[in-house]
Amino acid sequence: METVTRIANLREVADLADFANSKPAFPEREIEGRAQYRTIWISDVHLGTRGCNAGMLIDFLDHVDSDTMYLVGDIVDGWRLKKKFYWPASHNDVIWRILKRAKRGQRVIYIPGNHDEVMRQWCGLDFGGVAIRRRAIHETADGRRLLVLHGDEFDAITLAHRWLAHVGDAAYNFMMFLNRGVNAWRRAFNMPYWSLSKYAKAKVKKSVEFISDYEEVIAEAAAAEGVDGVVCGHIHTAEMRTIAGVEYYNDGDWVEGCNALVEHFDGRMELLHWPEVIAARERVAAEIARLAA
Ligand SMILES: [Mn+2]
Repeated sequence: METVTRIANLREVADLADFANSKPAFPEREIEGRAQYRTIWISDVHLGTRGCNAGMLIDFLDHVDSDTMYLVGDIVDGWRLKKKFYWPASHNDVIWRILKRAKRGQRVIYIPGNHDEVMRQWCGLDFGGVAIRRRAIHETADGRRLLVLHGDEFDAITLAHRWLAHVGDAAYNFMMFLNRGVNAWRRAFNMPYWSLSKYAKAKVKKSVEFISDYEEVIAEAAAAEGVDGVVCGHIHTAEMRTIAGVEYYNDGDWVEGCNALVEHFDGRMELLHWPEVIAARERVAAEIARLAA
């Protein structure tokens, strides 16, 4: 696995401008053996911040394929980039892989969030095979209609964003700093990835309330639009449940949870927790090595 320490020079960022002739710094793997899904949703990647788990996301992108991929906002963190330019090669590689998908003919729909709201001015346009939209309606294989949006639209009503935006920003960044330390230590002792803020969120009563408020408000708004369900991100809390008859899906984040929401070819939905997938893969590899020895 890579170490995300190097700050890219401008040439590396400029490579994207010549995408067709550029190569990723971390070569693509396992193109043949990829898991196939009808649809993939990811959000809250926060490229341009130290918290972004680009290495884990690159691993994910190299192991899965889909007919359609939704990027549900906060893919690039424009707020943080403005304060401090941070762009390692791995972050470039994430974008390279997304553009490559579009080039291979997969549908890619990008719904900017609040951290990449600068992209919202392009909503309605298509760039390099990537459709930029304010929101979308996704129809599942079995005909359910799902509203797809980032979710910051509801910040004024709920206070869920306190976990991340404005007020919570410094505390959240500090927690992400601790999270990296804890996981580097766990990794050194061969222990699986563990999410500190997931643990903290579950322990702090107020945050549990914010999160459930947010989920209910969004589900209610979706019900008012007459759709069967809603897919969002924003609060970095992966979830999949039915709220008053409306399917609520949150695809989580790639800062610490490292989750993706996927639709199978029969319309069945599933939340993937990528650290668990990696841990399972490593267990199998260790077992094969043990049997071979
Ligand atoms: Mn957001």
